[in-house]
Amino acid sequence: MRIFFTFLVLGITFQIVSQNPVSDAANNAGWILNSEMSDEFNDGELDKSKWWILGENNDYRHKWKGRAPGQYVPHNVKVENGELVLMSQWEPNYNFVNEKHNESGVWYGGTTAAADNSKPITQSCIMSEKFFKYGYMEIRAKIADAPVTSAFWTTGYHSEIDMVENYGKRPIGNPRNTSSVIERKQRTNLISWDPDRPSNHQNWKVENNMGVRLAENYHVYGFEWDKDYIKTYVDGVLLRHVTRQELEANNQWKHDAPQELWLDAEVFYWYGLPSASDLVNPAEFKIDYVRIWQKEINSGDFNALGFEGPFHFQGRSINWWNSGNVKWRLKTEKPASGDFSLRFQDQAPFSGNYSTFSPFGSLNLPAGSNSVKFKIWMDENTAVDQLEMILNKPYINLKFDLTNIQKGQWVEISKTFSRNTASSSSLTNGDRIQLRLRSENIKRNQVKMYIDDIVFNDTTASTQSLDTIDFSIFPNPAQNFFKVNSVENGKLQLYNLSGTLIKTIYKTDTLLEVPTQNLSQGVYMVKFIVGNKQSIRKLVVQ
Ligand SMILES: [Ca+2]
Ligand SMILES: [Ca+2]
Repeated sequence: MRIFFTFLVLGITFQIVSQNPVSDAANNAGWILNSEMSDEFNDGELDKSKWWILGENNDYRHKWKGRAPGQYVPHNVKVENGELVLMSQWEPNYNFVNEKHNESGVWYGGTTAAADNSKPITQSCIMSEKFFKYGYMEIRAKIADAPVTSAFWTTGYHSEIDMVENYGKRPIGNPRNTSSVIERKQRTNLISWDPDRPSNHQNWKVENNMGVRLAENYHVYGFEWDKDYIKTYVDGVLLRHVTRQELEANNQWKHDAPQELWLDAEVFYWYGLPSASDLVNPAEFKIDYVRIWQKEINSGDFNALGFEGPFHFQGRSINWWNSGNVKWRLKTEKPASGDFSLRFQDQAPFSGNYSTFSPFGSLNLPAGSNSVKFKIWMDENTAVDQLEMILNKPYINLKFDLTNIQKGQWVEISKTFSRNTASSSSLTNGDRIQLRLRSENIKRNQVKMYIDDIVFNDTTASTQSLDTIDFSIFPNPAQNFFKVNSVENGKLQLYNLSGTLIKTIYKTDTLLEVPTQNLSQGVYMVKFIVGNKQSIRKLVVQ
């Protein structure tokens, strides 16, 4: 009885410790742990459903390879003794990638002069597979006691949050004559990558002298990213509190898009690069845990057709893309739904074409007839008479006449089209959406318009009028499988909520069982087609 009681008390104690932020031990704020993004690193190996290692299988997913001469390499990532360990090493025999870092002009493993392996520094980085928006992020970690950074940071659309970016130790001999304070500093940066930022833009960069060498011990680093403010903590003590208003006054708030997590080690050559003797033993950034709490869990996939990106697609975090001088931007100013819409805003002179692109392979439409609709909002002072939506493979250019669009309000426009083949799924040149505005179609000297909610092959609108087949789906929500019951047989099509066809199944018996292992969690529309009749049901996969 007594043993049981002790166990129970320990159990409760453990729960309180593990479930609440160190900065809010009583959880007065009502934080909910986002278990899909949090990790205790207690399982002996890295959980690949949560994290990916930059450079594993030579794949950097078009992110970056580290701050040259340091290069992220997968063998420097390990999980042991309940910790994630990110190493930096001196490895003269490592075959560095033959590239220059485009910002500094430094070769990986070398110098600005050559890829000569004279600075053979290998480092490490992991990133989260998922995104989230707003919350409290906490790590318990011991930063590397070496001339490298130990960092916990995030990136999202045009934005970066460096919650922890601490430098462990000055190099032997201190070649850059750096003050010892650097080893005691807790640094936080809010970075804007907005291509429209002015050339004199200053990012929010703050440092606190913590009075102790941070590499000597474990500390708990906390960071609260709220829609209205930012707070930073070390060991549960509030260090900084800055409001969105204060940041917006200096154009420093760019942090409303979902973010993904980074944990890494880099070299900062401006503090002096490590030499072989600095890295006789591997430098180790040790992370006991990463915990992400939110007021409302939102770590799911984001809808590219509603411009709520970045979104997770084929193992990549990707967004709509355009060159920085082409003024298509995701903005929170005027969403038709969600938080974001796509804005085009620019002034004369106009020349050439202005295009933005969804990723290759992101469009998956069947052969034959299809439909598309989207919402558009055009400013009173804008006169654009045509917008093109080009679908890449197979190629078709859908021209939308905008001459009679009502201005100053959201308007829905639509088109039906037909293509001979289904979408190509190639990730290098497959089907995608290009929105193109030609300067010859711009009739005034300024343009401001928004687009949101692109929907292909809308199945929801026709639910009532076409609901003519008696069928049922159960269990719903479904976990490992769902069953479809109907005396009629025919074709079942699963669409996601953006109208993309995900799967086609032929039903030949009264009761059909469909496994869900290849379906991601979420809401689907199931269309059942028998001859010229069809019905639609909503299905939730958990
Ligand atoms: Ca741990
Ligand atoms: Ca939206």
